[in-house]
Amino acid sequence: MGSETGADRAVRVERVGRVALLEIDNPPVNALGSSVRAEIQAALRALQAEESAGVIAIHSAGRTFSAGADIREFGKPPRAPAMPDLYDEIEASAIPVIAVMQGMALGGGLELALACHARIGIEGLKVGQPEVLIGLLPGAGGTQRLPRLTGVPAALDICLSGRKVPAEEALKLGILDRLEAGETRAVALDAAEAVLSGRLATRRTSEIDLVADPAALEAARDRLRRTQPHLVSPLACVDAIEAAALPLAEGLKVERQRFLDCMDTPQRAGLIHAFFVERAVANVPEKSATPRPLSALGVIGGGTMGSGIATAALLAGLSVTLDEVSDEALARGVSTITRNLDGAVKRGKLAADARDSTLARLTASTEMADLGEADLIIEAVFENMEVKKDIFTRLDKIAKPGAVLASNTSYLNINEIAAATSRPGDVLGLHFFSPAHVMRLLEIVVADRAAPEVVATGFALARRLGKVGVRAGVCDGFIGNRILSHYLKEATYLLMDGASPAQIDRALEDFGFAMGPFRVSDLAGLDIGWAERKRKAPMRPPEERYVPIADVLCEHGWFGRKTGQGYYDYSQDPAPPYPPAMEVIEAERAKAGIVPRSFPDEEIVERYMTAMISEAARVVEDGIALRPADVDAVFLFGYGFPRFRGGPLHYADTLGAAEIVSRIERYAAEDPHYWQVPALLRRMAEDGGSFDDLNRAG
Ligand code: 3H9
Repeated sequence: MGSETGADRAVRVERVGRVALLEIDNPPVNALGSSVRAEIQAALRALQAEESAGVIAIHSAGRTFSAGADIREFGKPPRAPAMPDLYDEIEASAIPVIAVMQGMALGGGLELALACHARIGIEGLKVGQPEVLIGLLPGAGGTQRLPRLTGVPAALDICLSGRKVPAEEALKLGILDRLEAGETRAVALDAAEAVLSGRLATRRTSEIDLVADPAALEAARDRLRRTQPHLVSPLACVDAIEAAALPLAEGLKVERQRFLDCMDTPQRAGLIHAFFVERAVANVPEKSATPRPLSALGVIGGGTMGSGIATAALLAGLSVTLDEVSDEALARGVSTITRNLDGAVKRGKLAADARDSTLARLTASTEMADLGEADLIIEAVFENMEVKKDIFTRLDKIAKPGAVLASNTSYLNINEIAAATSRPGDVLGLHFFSPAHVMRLLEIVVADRAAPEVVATGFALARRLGKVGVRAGVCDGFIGNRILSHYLKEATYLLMDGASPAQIDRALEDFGFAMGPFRVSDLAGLDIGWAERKRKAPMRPPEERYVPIADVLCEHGWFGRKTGQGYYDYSQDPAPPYPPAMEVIEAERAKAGIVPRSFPDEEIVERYMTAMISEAARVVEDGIALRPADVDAVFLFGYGFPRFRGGPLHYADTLGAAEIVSRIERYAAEDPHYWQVPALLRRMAEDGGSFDDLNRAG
């Protein structure tokens, strides 16, 4: 048995003869913050000094080798030892150092291993350089050492995709020297002894010659300029990988400079905000309630939404009973699900040989009574309160006690739906986004009387489906669609006053949105918004400005993509503006006596974003969203908001509340009803507060 020191530290050294086992133990993910780095350095130096160790094996406690640098330390003053310096010291060590990895070795975690003299993976390991996903690039030697091991094309792929590379592939690529099964410490001890006995060779990665590949670098640059025109760090990463052709010390300098450049960008801050937001939204008042069991799901309605929800559940391993009113509708639903699963096979989300067994977990029925054994039933029929109430009244009689009854409504009042049952505590809104088996957002709408464990079950379902669950309060449109219906009005005001749909779309796509609002409306179907406006017409205040353009397009039967024409003409690819729709716009302007004016792209973005931020601030103020981060999550995961901008309220913080208030006051001169300063923004502008302060507070 060896001797152990420092049991209460993040780094422990255990001696077994000439082997020194160095264990990192910094839960939850062994992030390599400054104090951990200092401990690793001290331990290595002590071992070097005493000269009795013949090999050092770095391994770690917990499920994961290391998630890399401690992201929470970014933006704070750096503390020694810097990661690149520590790793150079490891590589230079006279005593061979090996890394034994389980779980994940990501970012600076993998770079630590790359600086070691041999790497052993334990089955199930995944390695990766995900820094570009948070606006950075590998900054501790990854761009220099990885291409020496794998060649330039594979290093480009790994660093630019940020993907998690399975151990078998890492072995083939030369990242790993060995892949073993077993418990980490035992594997580490075995491997270290193999080094001592000469059965496992060691070498310095920096001494491997790099095979230059200028064509691969240029191809990567070309692709990035086309596919990720907004992002800074992927191109910087290619520069750093190019520099791997230089001697290591020089290449590392280029890497360091590019890393620091990226660290300074708002994109880095936006992407890291997005990383934390995804996790922060799980912190809800009901988080300690025990979710109810969840294995059999019922879905009512086999349209696009219902089929998408059923597909998501099947892909997650649940069994699903799909209920429809007729055999024809049911057959359509089943065939959509089958198509979705085939698509999942094509996209590599489902193994081809698992497709049939996945589909076998689907039961199709025209008898609602067949949902009697489901743990959770989601209604996904069209948006009509009377129809939904009728379904819930019937479900109340059919569903087993304790079943969660959910509606996928995107606007309607869940309290009213819950009141149609004798068990309002079991009723929840689960608002999926189309296509439901792809989009990651799930709004979990909490009705007044929902039981905490029912809410917790909604979050458990989101996790099970790999979605980001966000808690929303009850109001028209919840978080996302309430904000959307407000800023879409501004898009139509811009249209009426002189901007074209194509200009508005392009300006917002240049800002980073996946698609501009008119292209999205065409995709969703203009009839959807039309029905919604008709529903809300009786509630519309007389002082509200109303733009009838979309209604007129619908009266012509131009519903967008599904009918072939909308704002754009889909008989051509790419779809150009649809001239008759442009004529409608001109005619409506003339009818209203509007002389069209021109808008610079910046003004379009400014007005659109200000409208979005205003309503988002009211949603936070009204308690519909728990925190600003929840609004950001909704837009990042459900509305194609540019991730590198962190979400609407993170973006608002980059502008500052005072700037937003002054914009609103300026626009209010034209339309004081639409442009009103939310009290929360006014307060923040006065006392210098930010949305991030609210995130931190709650
Ligand atoms: C880097 O390494 C730069 C270097 O190249 C150069 C430097 C000079 N730091 O995700 P989970 C927290 S950049 C701090 O829920 P999972 C996370 O917030 C880094 N905290 O678990 C959460 O906290 P809480 C490159 C981190 O099992 C908790 O750990 N590395 C870090 O679903 C559990 O996380 C990356 O980008 C971190 N690095 O997934 C990897 N990572 O409980 C980022 C996690 O308070 N991390 N936390 O909410 C991941 O991708 C996933 O966390 C991982 C585990 C796959 C590891």
